[in-house]
Amino acid sequence: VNRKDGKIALSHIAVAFVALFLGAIAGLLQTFVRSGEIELPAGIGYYQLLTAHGVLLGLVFTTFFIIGFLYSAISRTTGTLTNFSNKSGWLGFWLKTIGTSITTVMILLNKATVLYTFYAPLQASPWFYIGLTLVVVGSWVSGIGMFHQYATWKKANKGKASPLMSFMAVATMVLWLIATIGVAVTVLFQFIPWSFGWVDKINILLSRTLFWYFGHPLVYFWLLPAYMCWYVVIPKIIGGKVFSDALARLAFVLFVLFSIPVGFHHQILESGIDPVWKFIQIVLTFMVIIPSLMTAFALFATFELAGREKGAKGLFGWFKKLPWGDVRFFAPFMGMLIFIPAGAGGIINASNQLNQVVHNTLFVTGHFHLTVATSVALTFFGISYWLIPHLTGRTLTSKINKLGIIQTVLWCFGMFFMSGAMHTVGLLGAPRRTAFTTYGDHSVALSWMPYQTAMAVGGAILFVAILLMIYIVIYLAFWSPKGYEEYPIGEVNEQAEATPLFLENWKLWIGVSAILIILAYTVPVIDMIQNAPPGSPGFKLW
Ligand code: HAS
Repeated sequence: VNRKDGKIALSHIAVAFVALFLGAIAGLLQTFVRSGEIELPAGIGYYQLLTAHGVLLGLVFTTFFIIGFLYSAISRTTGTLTNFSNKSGWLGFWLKTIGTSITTVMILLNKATVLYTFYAPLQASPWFYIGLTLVVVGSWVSGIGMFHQYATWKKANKGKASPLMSFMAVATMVLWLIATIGVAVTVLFQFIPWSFGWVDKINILLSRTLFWYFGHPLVYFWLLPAYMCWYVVIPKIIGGKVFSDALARLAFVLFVLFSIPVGFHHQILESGIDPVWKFIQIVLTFMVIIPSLMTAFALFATFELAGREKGAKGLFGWFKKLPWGDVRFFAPFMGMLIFIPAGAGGIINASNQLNQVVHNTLFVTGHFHLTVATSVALTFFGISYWLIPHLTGRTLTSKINKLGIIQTVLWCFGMFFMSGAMHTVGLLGAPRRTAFTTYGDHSVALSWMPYQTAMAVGGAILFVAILLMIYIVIYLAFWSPKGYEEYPIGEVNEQAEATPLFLENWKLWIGVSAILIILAYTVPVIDMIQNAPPGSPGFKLW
């Protein structure tokens, strides 16, 4: 990656890891509060910590890391950024950073204790919503920069398929742009006027629906950059080839189509939405599982083909040929492995009857600590081991490689205890998002306590793992020996089918996506507006 472009990527990654550190402190403290081990000093509240944890890790760490990584991928595969794309990269960065700072300060001042989902009628200071708006607008500006770079490449290379990485980066940003329309509408037209007191009521059901219109594709915005690594980077690291360029592109297109009109699967238990519309969106939810199954297939095929090239025999001989000692492979691989139970948990959540059991329990918290906080986070760490030294002109040393393997193992151990306990105690009925309580020493609530202690133990191990990761990041950025670290990009297997060019027909895909969204949302949204319940004055926090 060109040095000038690399600075955009590096700045994003730096903010991401600062957010990871702060968010982790909040996470550690909250598991201790939840299990009754400590009481917070100085009037700090459990829900305040939970908001900081969710916003800093779920929104800030991910968004900054992703946009930094995507910028590096676009620059690496389509050449030095155009002036316009470079400027957009910086403008987007500053808008997001200013927005994040405002939002974080509001949370720390206890003026925005509304959790990362900021459901009405919980009401934060208007500045919290203004900060969020700046983050979203900043991400749009970054996205436009990437689209410009991609369009410039396409113009200069008429009739050719774009480099796979740049296609994937564009698909991820297209998904993000369509998804963030929902959160932008609710924040601009509902939350900001309501929190300033210009209107005294808010349509709660509509605001939650607009949030989940955004909230579900948000999880695929987290996942797709990890898939970029799994599809394109991992084949190179294991000495293999990308199984099929066309299959990878098709998987990304399916995410653009099916990840948005599915928000109701977070609202299955919400009254006020006709079950027919919930049913339709659940069917679409099962459609969005398909590209992940395709990904699993492609990964197994990649591993097997690479292993056989190296002389592996038998059904599972390829397993031994994988580079287990290379953290650039090992960390994302553990992410993939854990994505199997994590995805199964998602399918449980999405099943109507099972959702009645798990909704709003710690089972859901367990699910997303496996998906985003393990599959995605470990892959982002896996990327950092080569991306940071690549951008700073340094190398990944064998000492850091070993530390990285320890970091990954610690993470998996910590998550085994924490997420395992969350899944189990969730099935026993323990609610999510509740500060320490024994419900008047009720026997059922008391039976949850050992699991909550296991969560705290897991949380403590994870905190140590995060400290180790922060050390590794600082080392790679400032202390590692100078040199050249490869930006691994796999070549496509020569036996794969040629990529059909219609896969890059964005007008078609955005059009189909719009039709699906209109089908899934128009009638229920009109219903919500026409039959709006009286609304609520909200619970002010300041
Ligand atoms: Fe989810 C709730 C359904 C995937 C994140 N999810 C959440 C929340 C978050 C989240 C943050 O239907 C909580 C939101 C909140 O605060 O309330 N989720 C799904 C489904 C999938 C899914 C169907 N979720 C994700 C991903 C996330 C994520 C990905 C983050 C990155 N989720 C739900 C539902 C809820 C929900 C309901 C609401 C629950 C409620 O009631 O509140 C699917 O996309 C999952 C498909 C995945 C697979 C796995 C494929 C496996 C692969 C790995 C292959 C491994 C290899 C290596 C090759 C089918 C690709 C193995 C090698 C060997 C040698 C063995």
